[in-house]
Amino acid sequence: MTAPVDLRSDTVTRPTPAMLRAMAAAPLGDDVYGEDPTVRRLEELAAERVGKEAALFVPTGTMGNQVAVLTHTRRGDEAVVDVASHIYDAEVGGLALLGGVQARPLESRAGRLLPAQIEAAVRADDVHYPHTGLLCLENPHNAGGGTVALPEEVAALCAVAHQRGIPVHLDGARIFNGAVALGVPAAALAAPADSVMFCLSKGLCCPVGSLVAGPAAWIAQARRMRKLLGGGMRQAGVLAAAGIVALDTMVGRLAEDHAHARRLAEGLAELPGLRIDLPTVQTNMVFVDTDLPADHVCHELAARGVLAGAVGRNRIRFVTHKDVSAAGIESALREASRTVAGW
Ligand code: TLP
Repeated sequence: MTAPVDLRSDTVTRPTPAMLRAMAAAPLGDDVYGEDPTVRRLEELAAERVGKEAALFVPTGTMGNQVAVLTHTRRGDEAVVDVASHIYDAEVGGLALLGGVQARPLESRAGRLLPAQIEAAVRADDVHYPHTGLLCLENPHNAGGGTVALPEEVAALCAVAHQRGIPVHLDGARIFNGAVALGVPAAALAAPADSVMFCLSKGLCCPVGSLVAGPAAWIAQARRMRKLLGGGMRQAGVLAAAGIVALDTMVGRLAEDHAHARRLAEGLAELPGLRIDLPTVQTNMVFVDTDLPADHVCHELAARGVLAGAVGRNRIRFVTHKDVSAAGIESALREASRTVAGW
C-alpha cells in the first residue's frame, strides 16, 4: 500500500537528512545554565532573521505565545485578540488559565482586523474596566485561510496600540510563509510588533521547536516565564541544530508549497459540492466548504489515501508542505474528484 497524501498540517513534516546529521553532530550543554552553544546560535540567528534583539527557544508555538502573554501582561489585564486566532481559540484557554488575562475577541474578515476595531476595543481609564494590556495579532492567519497581511497593515494595527502604550505580540507561527508569499524579509512583517513567535516545526520541517523574539530585557523575563511553564530544556541543542539548518536552507522552498496549494485549490474549486474562496489561498493552506459534514468527507478521503482536517462542521483544511510532492497533489485531486462523484 502506498503512503497516504497527508495534507492535515505542515506539522507532519519529517526532518531532512541534513537536519538529522546536524542534530547528531551538535555541540551540546545545559541550556538552563545558558551553556548550550547550539541553542545560543539558533537564538542569535532567529533574532536576526526577525529583526529583534534577542530570541528564546521554546518547545512549541503554544508555549511561545503563552510565554509572551505572561511576559507582557499582569493578571486582570485584557488582551485584544481576534476571535479566530490560535492564541484565543486553540490554546486551551491559556490566556485566562495561565495569565489570568481576559480576552477581548474581535470578529475579523479572513483574519484581517481593522485599526478602527482596535481603537474601539481599547479600554478607557475607568475604575470599572480592566486595563488593556496587550494586542495579539496573527500573520499569516491560520483560520483566515493562511492569509497574509502586508507590513503596512500590520504597522497600522500596531500603531493604534502603541499610541495608547499597549504592547503588541505577533503570532507569526508561519511568518516565513508570509514573507515568501509577499517577497519581503520576515523582519519586515515582525518590525512593528514588540514580540514575535514563529515555529520551526511546521513548513520549515524541524521535528520540534519554536522561537519567541523581542527586546533583550524582555527576552530575559520571557526566559523566566518559560522556566515557569516547564520549558527549560537541557541539551536542547540536539533540537536547535535542526532549526539552524531550517533557517539557513528551508525558507526559500516554501514557495513550492504555495504553488502546490494554488494548484490544489484551483483543482478542488472545479469539483461540484466544494466551495473555495480562491483569493484567500495565499500561502500553503486551502480551506474548503461543503454541504456534507466535514468529518464524513474527511473519512471518505482518508479511505482513498488523502488525509485532510475537519476544521468546522462543514469546513475542511488542506495544508501543503515539503513531504507532499506535485505528484501527491495530483493524486489528491484525482481521489477528491472520485469522492465527489460518489455523492
Ligand atoms: N497550529 C496547528 C494546530 O494547532 C491548529 C496547525 O496544524 O495549524 N499559532 C498558530 C497560528 C498555529 O497555527 C499553531 C499550530 C500554533 C500557534 C501552535 O503551535 P504548536 O502546535 O507548536 O503549539
